[in-house]
Amino acid sequence: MKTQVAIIGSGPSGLLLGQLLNSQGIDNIILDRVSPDYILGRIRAGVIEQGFVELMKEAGVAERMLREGEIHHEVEIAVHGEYHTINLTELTGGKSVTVYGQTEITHDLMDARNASGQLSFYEAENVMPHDMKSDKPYVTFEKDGETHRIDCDYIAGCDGFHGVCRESIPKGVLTEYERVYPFGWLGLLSDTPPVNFELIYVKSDEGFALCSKRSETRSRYYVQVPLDEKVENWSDDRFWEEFKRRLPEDAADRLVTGPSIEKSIAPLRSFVVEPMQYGQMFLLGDAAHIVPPTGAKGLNLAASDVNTLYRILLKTYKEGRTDLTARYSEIALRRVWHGVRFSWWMTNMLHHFYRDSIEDKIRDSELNFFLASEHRRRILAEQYVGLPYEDIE
Ligand code: RFL
Ligand code: PHB
Repeated sequence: MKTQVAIIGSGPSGLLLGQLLNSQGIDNIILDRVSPDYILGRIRAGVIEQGFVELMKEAGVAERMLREGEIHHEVEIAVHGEYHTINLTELTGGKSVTVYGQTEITHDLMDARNASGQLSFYEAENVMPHDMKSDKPYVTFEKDGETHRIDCDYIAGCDGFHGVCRESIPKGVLTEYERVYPFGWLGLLSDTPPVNFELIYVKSDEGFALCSKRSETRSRYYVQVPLDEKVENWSDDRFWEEFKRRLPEDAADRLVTGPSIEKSIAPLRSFVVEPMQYGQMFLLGDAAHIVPPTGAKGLNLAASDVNTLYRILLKTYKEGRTDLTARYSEIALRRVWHGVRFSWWMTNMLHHFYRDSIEDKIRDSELNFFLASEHRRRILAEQYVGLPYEDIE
C-alpha cells in the first residue's frame, strides 16, 4: 500500500489529523492496535479549549459538539469550604471553554472517517515504523495473520504514551523530562445530575477533589488518592463517602449519588520528550508529552500539535515549502511547555503532597495569593481557556 501520511494511533490526535488532511485531499491511512469499541470505552478528558473547537469546525466535524457541548464562562475553585469564582469570559476578554467528552469527540471523528472512505486498520498487530531518517519511510503491521507494508512520505506518531513510535527512535536521540507525583486521581462516572453547573476544583484538608460533568444528567467526579491505591478497594459507597467529605457543605448537601458506570485510577505525571520528531516521523499528543489532568490540558495540547503539523504539511504539499517539516518540534514544543508548566502549577497549588510539610503550607499560600486579586486570577484564566496557537509562516 501507498499513502502520503501514515498515522499510527486512532485516538483523538490521529483521527483529527486524518480528518483535517482528508479535508485538503491529502491521503492518509490510520492504524490502531485495538478496536474502535475499546477506544470509545476509555473515559478521559472533558474540558475543551476554543482552539480545539475551531479545529473541529475546520475539519467539518463540530456539528454535534456545537449542539450538545456546554459552554462554560466560569470555573469555581473551593478552598477549605470557601468558593472563588474564576470568571473566564470577563477575565480573558470573551473566551470560554466547552464541556464535551473525549469519548464523544472520538465518536464524531470515527463517524466522519467511516463516511470519508479513507482506509483505517483496527486491531493491527506489531505496527512498526521503518527508515524514518530516509525520504522513503514505511510502516509494517500484521492483520489476520498477514504482514502488510505502507510506503509513505511521513509518519505521524499519534500512538499515546505507551505507543511504539517514540520507542522506535534510537537510544540517545531523545531527551526525556519527567516528574511522577506521589498520588493519582480516582475517577467515577455516573448517570446522576451534576452537583453544580460550573466545574468545582476543591482543595480540602482531606485532599483534592474535582466536580466535573459530561451533561446535565451525567457526572464525572475525582478524588486524589495515594499512588499505591487499588481501584478494587473502592466500592461506590466508599467513593461517595470520601468525595462528599471533601466538598464544601452546600455542595455536599446537594450531591446526588448513584451506581458508577466507570471507575478508574490515573497516576499523575509530567513528561516531555525533545525533540518531537525523528527524520520524517513526528510525535503528537500523549506520544510526546503527558500532563497531570489538573489543568485540563492533555487533550488540548494534542490538538495544538495536530494544528501545527497539519498547517506545516499543508504548506509543504500545497505550496512546495521544503523548510517547514524540520521545524515541527521546535514550534510544537513552545506551546507544549506552557501547558506542562500550567498543569504542574495547578497540580502543585491544589493538592496536598506531604502532610504538615513546609512545602504544603507554601502551596496553600500560593493558591491564596493567586485567588486574591483580579489581576492574578486573570493569569490563571488566560491559561485555563488556552493560549493562542502559533502562526506557521
Ligand atoms: P491516546 O488517546 O492515548 O490514543 C493513542 C492511540 O494509539 C493506539 N496505540 C497504538 N496503535 C498502533 N500500534 C501501537 N503500538 C499502539 N500503541 C498505542 C492506542 O490504542 C490509542 O487508540 O492519545 P492521543 O490521541 O494523543 O490523545 C491524548 C488524550 O487522550 C489525553 O491527553 C487526554 O485524555 C488527557 N486528559 C485530559 N485532557 C484534556 O485536555 N482535558 C481534560 O479534561 C483531561 N482529562 C485526561 C483527563 C486524561 C485522563 N487519564 C485517564 C489519563 C482525565 C483523565 C482521568
Ligand atoms: C474531566 O471532566 O474529566 C476533567 C475536567 C477537568 C479537568 C480534568 C478532567 O481538569
